[in-house]
This record gives sequence, structure tokens and C-alpha cells, in this order.
Amino acid sequence: NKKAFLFDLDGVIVDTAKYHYLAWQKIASKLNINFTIKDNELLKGVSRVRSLDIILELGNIKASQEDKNKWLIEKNEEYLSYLVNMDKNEILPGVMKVLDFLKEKQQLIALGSASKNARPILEKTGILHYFDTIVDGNDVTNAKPDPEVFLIAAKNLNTEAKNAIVFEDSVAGIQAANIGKMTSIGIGETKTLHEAKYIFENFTQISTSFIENLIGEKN
Ligand code: G16
Ligand code: MG
Repeated sequence: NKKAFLFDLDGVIVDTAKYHYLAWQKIASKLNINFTIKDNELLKGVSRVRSLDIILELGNIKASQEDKNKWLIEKNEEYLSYLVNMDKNEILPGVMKVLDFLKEKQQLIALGSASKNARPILEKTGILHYFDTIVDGNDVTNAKPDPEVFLIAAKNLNTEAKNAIVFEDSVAGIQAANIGKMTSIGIGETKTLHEAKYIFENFTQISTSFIENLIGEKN
């Protein structure tokens, strides 16, 4: 009856959304598409390919597959240029305390992210070794709200889905956890994440006794 704690990356462990935004902004402005920080919300937890489609839809642009591939590469190169300077200071408040507590309690820890750049981000921020398995955009065919990413993580950890606890900042991610019959914990605003079983504004609001109760819970 071992518990597994599954973390989303962007918006949960680090705020890479700002870098995704800057990189997409470069592509959008080249195509004369008005792409605002509010539009960027639509891309959270969404794959790179789907993100480009959403931006092109905003600008009413139809493009060839060849052009799209070119822009996808360009966007990623730009994004990677922002990651170069990442370090442990970019880990969101309270995350380290929770990761350390889980390790101290010898709990299983996994990453479940849509990003194909998850590994270098964990490396640069110095927390790669906390994760017993990493499931990312390179491993899945179905995007959240499909539970695939979290189900693979649970399987890699030899745990049943019902023993998995998912930290997510996106609505699609919370839905993925719920569909997978896992315990969903929303990190962000209640009005957005109300489908989650528990909601916290950020990790500084999560106490060690709350985590301890999750570990001890019988299913
Ligand atoms: C993250 C971001 C998305 C991004 C996706 C793919 O998902 O939230 O905005 O489009 O990864 O990223 P990449 O272009 O690096 O493959 P998550 O699941 O970590 O929140
Ligand atoms: Mg996220």
C-alpha cells in the first residue's frame, strides 16, 4: 500500500510558463499575431505541437506542415536559450520542503509532465535525483486530460493508481488525475481548479502534517 507522489513540472515545480511565453512571442510577432500573456494561459500543460496550432488559430493563419515544423524548432531553440540560466533559485516556494519531507519519509516520487525538456530542467535546478521515475512529453501519446502520463508513472513505480497523489496547476492535469482515479491536489486558484480534491495556493501552504496524513491514508 505504498503511496506515490506525482508532480507536474511547469507551474508546480518551476515557472517555465514565462519562458514558453517569450519563446512563442517571438514566433507570433514574426507572423504578426497578437499573442498576449492572457492567451498564454491557454498553452499551460498543452503540448508544443498543440500550442503552435492554438497560436495560429488566434491569428487565423493556415500553414503548411513544413512551416509548422520550422517554427516548432525555432520556438524550442529560443526556449532552450532561456533554460541555460536556470538554477535552483527558480524552484517555486515551498517545493523543496515538501520534496525533502517525502524523501525523509521514503515515499515514491515521480514527474509527470507534457514537456520534452523536463529532464534538463530538473538537472539545472538540481533536483533530478529526487525522482524515482520521470515521465514526460517524450513518453506519452495522449495529452492531459488523458491520464496516460500519470498512469505510466504509477506503473513505473509499481504502484496502483489509487495510491497515487498528483500535484497539478492545470485544469487538464487535475482532470487527468481524477480520470485515473488518483488523488488530485491543485496548486493555484480555487476558482480555476475546483475539480481537485484539495487545493493550495502554493506549496508554502502545504504542511508536513497534511502530507503525513496522505501517506497514512488507507484506500
Ligand atoms: C509544459 C507547459 C506547456 C508546454 C509543454 C510542452 O507542461 O505547461 O506550456 O507547451 O510543457 O513543453 P516543451 O515544448 O518543453 O516540450 P507541464 O505538463 O510540465 O505543465
Ligand atoms: Mg503544469
